[in-house]
Amino acid sequence: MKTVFVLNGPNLNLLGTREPAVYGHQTLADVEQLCAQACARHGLSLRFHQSNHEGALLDWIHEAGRLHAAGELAGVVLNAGAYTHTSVALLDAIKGTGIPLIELHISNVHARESFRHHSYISAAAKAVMCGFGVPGYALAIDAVAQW
Ligand code: CA2
Repeated sequence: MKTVFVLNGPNLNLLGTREPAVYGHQTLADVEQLCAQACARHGLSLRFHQSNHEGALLDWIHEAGRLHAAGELAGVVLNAGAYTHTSVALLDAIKGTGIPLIELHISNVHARESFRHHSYISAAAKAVMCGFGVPGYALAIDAVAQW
């Protein structure tokens, strides 16, 4: 059984508590449940994580890279939060590991402030999704299952 990593960056632990107009009412625990259901449908194993620390996200990407090298990774879904717009380190990690990765955003970042229009990650991502809300996580896993 192959593994999907779903990684969430800074402040996504606050989902469902503030800014419902932008991010909806569902919590991160709801997102994890949605991902678990999607993985179960596809016979995939789920690793679901959130951290407010860039280094923790890097460590999980490196771990996914080791699974990829062993032929045991289905793919990675990464919502890097605000690190999307700042982190060359995440770009380097994705490039360096060669992992198949979907960059995901709950909101449509292109309809928001201009500083959210640029992503360091997109250049190394296999696909980019934004604006589907929380259901986007399940759509991303559906896509990974077809790779
Ligand atoms: O739309 C997305 O998923 C984002 O990755 C979310 C990030 C933002 O910096 C990106 O530009 C787009 C922010 C995550 C913060 O999430 C919160 C959720 C509820 C309340 C406060 C923050």
